[in-house]
Amino acid sequence: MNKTIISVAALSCLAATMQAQKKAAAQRPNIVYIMCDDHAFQCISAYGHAIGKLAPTPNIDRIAERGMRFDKAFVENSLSTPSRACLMTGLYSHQNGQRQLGEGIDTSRTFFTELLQQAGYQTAIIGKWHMGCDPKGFDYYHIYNDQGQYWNPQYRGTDTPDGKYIVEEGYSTDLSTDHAIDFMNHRDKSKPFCLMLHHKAPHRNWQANIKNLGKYDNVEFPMPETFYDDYATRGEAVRTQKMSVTKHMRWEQDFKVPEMLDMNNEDSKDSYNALMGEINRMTPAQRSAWGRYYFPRNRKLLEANLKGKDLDNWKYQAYIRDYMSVIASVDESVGRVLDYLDKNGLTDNTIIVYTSDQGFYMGEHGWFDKRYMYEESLRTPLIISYPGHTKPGSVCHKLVQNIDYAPTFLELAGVKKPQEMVGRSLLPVFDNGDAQKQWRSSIYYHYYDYPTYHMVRKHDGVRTDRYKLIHFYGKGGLDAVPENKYQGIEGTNENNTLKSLISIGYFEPKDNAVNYNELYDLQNDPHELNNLYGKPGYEKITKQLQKELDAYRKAQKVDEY
Ligand code: SGN
Ligand code: CA
Repeated sequence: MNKTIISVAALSCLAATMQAQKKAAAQRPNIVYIMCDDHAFQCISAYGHAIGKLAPTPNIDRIAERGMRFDKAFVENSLSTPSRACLMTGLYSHQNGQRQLGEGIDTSRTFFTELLQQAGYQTAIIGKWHMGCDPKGFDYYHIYNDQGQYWNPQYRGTDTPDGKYIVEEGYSTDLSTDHAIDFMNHRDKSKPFCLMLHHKAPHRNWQANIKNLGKYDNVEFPMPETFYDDYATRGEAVRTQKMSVTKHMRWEQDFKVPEMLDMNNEDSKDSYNALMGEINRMTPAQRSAWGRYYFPRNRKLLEANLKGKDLDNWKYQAYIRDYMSVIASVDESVGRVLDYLDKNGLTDNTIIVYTSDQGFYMGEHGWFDKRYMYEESLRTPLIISYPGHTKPGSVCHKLVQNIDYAPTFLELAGVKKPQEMVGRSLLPVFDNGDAQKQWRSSIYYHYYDYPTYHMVRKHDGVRTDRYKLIHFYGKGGLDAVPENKYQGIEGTNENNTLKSLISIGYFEPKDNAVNYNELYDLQNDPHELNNLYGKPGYEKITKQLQKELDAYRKAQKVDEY
């Protein structure tokens, strides 16, 4: 054989290998990860809850019809940036550094998207990133400023000059969806892609698109049976929160009744300014459409002069109606993404994940917001369709957690999970659902962000299939400030937030130090009204759960509890 023949043979062999590699790469699934901000599972019709039934989400339900609904999906720390840090690293909060809202993720940790990139994926994130650092491991990003805005939001990214924020005219959910579809249209078709679409919606203060204002005004949403929970069996950490729909939601900012402004009240002025900040962002056309809906509604409210339970119900309806009107746009967004995948022949080779950064209280225990380890905020919606793996219309009851996403996506990409990642790939669960034998029997939870908005005390705990043990701890009120990383440091965002909360009287009266446990039997008491800790007959289960909790603390090197 002469030299030329050998090199031609070698070249064609190399070409065949490359072709095979390309084919294998092409067969790895695309990943479409859609995450909302504060979307309660109660508000997705596929979950069968009363709210979802009255305000259906047909497009999100399409994912459930094709795939698997997870009924025991949890976060590790029910707050935005901590949850996003769990997602990116597959690590618990104390390991990835993002324990509190403004603390900052440890950027020396590997983000799963970096590994996907190395494995040949094209990666993108659009919408709410929220973390202090730049997105790491993304070919394309187009992200909001901090929490983002509903109207005419600011975005910056790989496609904005000098990485500066630019205002885009329109409604944020629609705009982010446009960018997501644009990314898919212009993607590198020789590579699999991972698209993360992170909406601002339905975060406080629930600003609906103009076309959806008043969408549910004729619907009367039933109040949850725990709306008037008196917290009788529990410790004091549950009484000192500021998350009550009737007491702590703000007239101006949350209920959008600027007519309630009281110039002698600092909290009212702050709330009015928050609302005005948003109204001033609107174009004249958006603003007048907004006023055309809210002003007559407010006039009617003020004339009615409601009191007691009638007023409570007005507040509850206003909250849920605005929230669900915001969800209408989210559902439309999901429909647009699914249609795009269908029309472009991508559905069969794409895993689609729909979830939220945490759960949310829709009036349960009288609350809005999240943070607590009680079910509605600990639990997050999770619906996954992965053709050929998730059985259409299936429901999974395994205990899964947001630290599991990174290992799952890495396994899909054929990448070995780094040893440090504590989360577990969900692939065996997709294939076998509840029949999967080798799975965890409990999850660990830890919340750290106190004292701040909503005044939820620090706590950690374990949840098994049936029971939950929670430990509340820490100094009370401003005494807890020195224990936090940035709050006491002049010039930081945490310190500025702290000062503004002090100025509106947020820390009065002062909380006490706490150090106690709660125990719930979720089978007999799904609403968690009956704290069993210390009750006769529960010694054995308490001991078991305490052992489990101690094991997590020790194995995962938790340094604060
Ligand atoms: C803001 C909200 C809080 C909310 C946090 C965290 N206040 O501070 O109600 O709990 O975000 O939300 S607001 O007056 O600014 O709306 S998170 O989803 O980012 O964790
Ligand atoms: Ca959130």
